[in-house]
Amino acid sequence: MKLKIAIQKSGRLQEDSLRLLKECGIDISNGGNKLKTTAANFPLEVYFLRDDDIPQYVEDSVADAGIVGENVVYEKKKDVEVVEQLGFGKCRLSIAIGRNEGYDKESLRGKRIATSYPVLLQQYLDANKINAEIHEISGSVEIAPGIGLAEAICDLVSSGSTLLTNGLKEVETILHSQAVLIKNRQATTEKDQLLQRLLFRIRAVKKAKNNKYILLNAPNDNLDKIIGLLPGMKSPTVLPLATSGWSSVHSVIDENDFWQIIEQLKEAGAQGILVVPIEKMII
Ligand code: PRT
Ligand code: ZN
Repeated sequence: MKLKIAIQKSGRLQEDSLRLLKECGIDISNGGNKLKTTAANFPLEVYFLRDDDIPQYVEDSVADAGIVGENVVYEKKKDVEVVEQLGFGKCRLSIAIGRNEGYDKESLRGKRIATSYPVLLQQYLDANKINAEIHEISGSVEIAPGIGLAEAICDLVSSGSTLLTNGLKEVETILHSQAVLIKNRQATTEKDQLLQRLLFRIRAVKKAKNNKYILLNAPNDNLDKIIGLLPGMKSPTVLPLATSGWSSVHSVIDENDFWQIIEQLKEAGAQGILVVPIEKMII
């Protein structure tokens, strides 16, 4: 028995989805244009599909799990369970208007808003008691105001450069999105166990990405202070250096605290600081 997982066939999420599986130690050769492939060293079958179709396939048990943007999951309103945020494919669903127009929420009333996300937009408008006309289009939403199709748009934004080049500005963010792992709600126990095995690996990879392994030389006089700056998984490892009066200290630090801690460590007399990536982290 194999766990069937659906990922995007081509597009923005495909590369990161394949990379994640690879980092989980799962060996799959994409096989070019294939619809599906089987992993060599894990009971996994990978289906390559359009992202829009993935929630439906997972709801219908054609696939047991899938990797897709939250924006698609919530727009499609399929009955699937979101299991884990995966940290890539980050974007936001935002309303934008002409760069030179004044704005307050009231000004959206009665406007035509072009979007490929009618469900999410309608939810937002209802929640804010705004009566506006939704114009559903399937692509190139950002050109709608320029050709007189709408006065505003609601579309995905990541860098913001598409809005900028089309003379638009972002005025409301209605959803923050990233790629997520979804699963079928009626999965059998056996399928669920496989999914848990996969999830265990995904979490170890994610955890490792957020942390760094740090090694440094510390003068023994300041050892307590330096150790105090390094929480570590349990506590830092301390080994004597060949040079007397010095120790080598090893620990794990959060990527986000990184620069601040490094500065404090230097102030405390730490030398030869090495920070190295961690491949997997199981705690
Ligand atoms: O063929 P298929 O249907 O599978 O792919 P698709 O064309 O529908 O989707 P694709 O590959 O474009 O995007 C897949 C997923 O990536 C989306 O559902 C989001 O979850 C995520 N994602 C992340 C994005 C973006 N960032 C993004 N910037 N999807 C689309 N965009 C588009 C946006 O629509 C706009 O046209 O990029 C443009 C804006 O980008 P910036 O950087 O100029 O702001
Ligand atoms: Zn799509």
